[in-house]
Amino acid sequence: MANVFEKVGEIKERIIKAINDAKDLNALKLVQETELNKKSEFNGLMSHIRELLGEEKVKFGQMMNEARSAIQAALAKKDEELNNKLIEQKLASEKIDITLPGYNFKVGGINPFQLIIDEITDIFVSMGYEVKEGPDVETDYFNFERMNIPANHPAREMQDSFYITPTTLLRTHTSPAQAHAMDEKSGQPIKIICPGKCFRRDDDDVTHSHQFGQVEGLVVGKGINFGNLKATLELFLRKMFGEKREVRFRGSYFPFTEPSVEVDISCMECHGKGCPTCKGTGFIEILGAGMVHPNVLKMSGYDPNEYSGFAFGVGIERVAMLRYGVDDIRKFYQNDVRFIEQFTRK
Ligand code: FA5
Repeated sequence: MANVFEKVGEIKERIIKAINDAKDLNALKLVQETELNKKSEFNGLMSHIRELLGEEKVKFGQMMNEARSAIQAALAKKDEELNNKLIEQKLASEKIDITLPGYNFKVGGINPFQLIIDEITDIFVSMGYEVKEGPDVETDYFNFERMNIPANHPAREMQDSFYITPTTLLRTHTSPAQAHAMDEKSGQPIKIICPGKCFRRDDDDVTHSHQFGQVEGLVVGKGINFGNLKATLELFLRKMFGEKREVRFRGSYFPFTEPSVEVDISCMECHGKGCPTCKGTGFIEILGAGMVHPNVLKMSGYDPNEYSGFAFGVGIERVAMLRYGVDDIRKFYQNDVRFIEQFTRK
């Protein structure tokens, strides 16, 4: 029987040697698969236990257990060693040479749309205006009713929009910000601008887009008159475009202002001569304005006998077009880096 005991020792040594000799994890796996499978010589040794009696049986069992533990320990040790080796090799091969010159990432510019908002904001903040923002999705009530445009009013036709529900829509102008501001200030004087996006079912062309920006302005107080409106807008336009551009005030109509005006500025392409960009008129309209309608004041809790105000809505892209000489509004939305990177903050 001594042979069976010797055999356990021999096989154990052989397997441990094979484990220690394994050059990589694949070789180690192969040793495990061939030497330790159910039908392997080592596992077959257990069948000899039947031939042994009493103490020898116990001794053989212990020897097998010890051999198995020794093999498992050798396996675990080698596995760790080979894994560490693999990590070291990876680290060595993936070393980064930090002395190499870096890549140059192309940095775009700030969209001229934002540059103009910032410029307009700076001008009005310097005149003591507060900046407010309103929601892009408005209720019919704020977008139209509070702007003195009741249901079925013909002015609704000019501002057809994208409806979210029958009573909520993407706002067609920033004017509802006026009503929000008057509600918030409840009876106190107001001097705000509100920049933001507007949406209309307009046919896109060189000066019209279905999405565009406006900056709304509202001043409410005692004794505010049309002269204040004109002086403010002239000052703004002179700061924005310089002294040379011609500014034109035209009588107009908005249901929420009375009297109302539209303000045009001489075309950046033809300087007033007439060209396709200005549709032959020599001027491009950039804003609507007027004295706040008494109904709007009343609906917002301001007594029109005591308070008056003026309001205006400037088209942001139109200002950007005139300011930078851009001939087509659609360029602002095409995300062409070559276009955007031409503009920098002054
Ligand atoms: C209005 O939207 C009024 N809420 C403006 C206003 C405010 C009047 C306060 C009185 C008091 P209008 O529809 O004219 O008005 O638009 C104002 C400006 O927004 C236009 O002068 C133009 O610069 C710009 N605009 C209007 N529609 C478009 C469009 N489809 N694409 C680009 N810009 C537009």
